[in-house]
Parts: sequence; structure tokens; C-alpha cells
Amino acid sequence: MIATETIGALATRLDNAQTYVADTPSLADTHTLDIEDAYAIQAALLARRAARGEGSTGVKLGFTSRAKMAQMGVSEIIVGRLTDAMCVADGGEVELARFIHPKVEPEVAFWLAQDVDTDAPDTDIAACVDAVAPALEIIDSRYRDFRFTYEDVVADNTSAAGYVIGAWRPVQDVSALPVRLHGGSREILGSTAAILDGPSNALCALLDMARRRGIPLRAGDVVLAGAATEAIPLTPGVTTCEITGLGRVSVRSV
Ligand code: 0L1
Repeated sequence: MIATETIGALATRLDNAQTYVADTPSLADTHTLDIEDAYAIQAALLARRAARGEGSTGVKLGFTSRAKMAQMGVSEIIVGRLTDAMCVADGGEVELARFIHPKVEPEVAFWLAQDVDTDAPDTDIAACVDAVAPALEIIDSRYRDFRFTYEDVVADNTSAAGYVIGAWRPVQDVSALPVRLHGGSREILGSTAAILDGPSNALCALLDMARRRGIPLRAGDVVLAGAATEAIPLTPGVTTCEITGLGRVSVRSV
């Protein structure tokens, strides 16, 4: 484990990269980090945001597609935190100048209606979910030229930068719904099945991660279950995610 001062310094570096919209080299260029260090840096980064008044709104999962895991050479999902500063209203506007090199992904969002008891061995996390919605996640890696390691991404709060949630609906089967992501000149088709073979598997994986990493899952939290397709650049104009049977959600970038 690296020294506490180093954790604080690296969290400050990532926080400044986001605040001043200035990319930073991979932490791995100068530090040997393990996954515990990476989550400790993420926690320190979120503590800085909380100290500025940002409220926690939930969690997001990353590397939930088999293709992305293979690309990164890993077999474990990653967890990041969402805050109210990242939330954009459905159909609302975001300023591209807020970001370094943003991309956008189509996702399924779950809404937790009750606290999840992460200590009990038989917790049914799906039973704590009250609603489901289509979502867009804006990711904005703070690393120069997208050059990062697995630990770098975790430290950087899994590239979390923004999210948009469509209309919430009662819980339904979302295991294999067609997905269409459209933005700029790009249209990507996919399926929610790409999210760990069904987003409800992502919930179980989240519970496991929450137990191991001491992440609280509270009533009112949003859970972004992971990307259903590859990410596309966030470009000026409207980006839409449409999930057949679940609805659509959009954001306008200016
Ligand atoms: O997929 C995710 O949301 C995790 C972030 C992956 C790293 C990146 O492409 O910025």
C-alpha cells in the first residue's frame, strides 16, 4: 500500500485534472499502484468532492462487458461513485467545455428503494430495486491520450463525469433488450445482454463488490449497470439512447 500522503496527492492531481479540464499522465508512469491503492485514491477523490458540497447519488459499474474485460485483461468489474454534480436532466444540456475528451455510453439504471444490507449473507439486492430506466453515462477519462491502467481507471472514479436518466418504470425484465445509441454521425446497435449477460447480473456483482469494498448502497441511490455498447465521442448536438421496451433518454451537448 502506498503512503497516505501519496494517496492524497494523487487524488488531488485527478481532482485538479477534472476541475481545470486538463488531462494528466497515467499515475502508473510514476507510481506502482495495486487495486487497494486505487480504491483508496478514488475514496480520497470523492471526499474532496463531498467537501465541496457534492452529494452522493449512487454508484456506477464499469468493465461489465466481456469485450471490455478482455480488452483490459481483467475479469473483475469496477465500481465508481455518482454525485449530484454529475446529474443532467433527461433532454437537458451539457457544456462540452466541462470535459477533457468525453464519450457517452448507453446504460440501464436501477433505483434502490431500500437500503441494501451488505452484511447479511442472503441479501436479495434485486428485491431492493423499485424502478428501472434507460440511461446515458458520460465518461471522461482524465488521462492523457486515454493511456491508463486498470488501477488508473479505478483511481479516476472509473472515468465518471455525467449521467442522464430517462423516465423510471416499474421493474421489468431487462436481460436482453435491443439498444440503439445515436449521437453525431454515429449509430451503434447493441443489447442489454452485453451487460454481464443481463443487467441483473450486474446487480449481483455490485453486491459482491460493495461487500468487499465497504461501499454503502442506500435507499434512493441510482445504480448504473454498465455499458451496453462501446462508447462513442460526445459531440455537439443531441445524443439519444433508446432501449426497446424501456424507453429513451437524451442529452444535448453544446
Ligand atoms: O466503462 C466504464 O464506464 C468504465 C470506464 C472505462 C474507461 C474509459 O474508457 O474511460
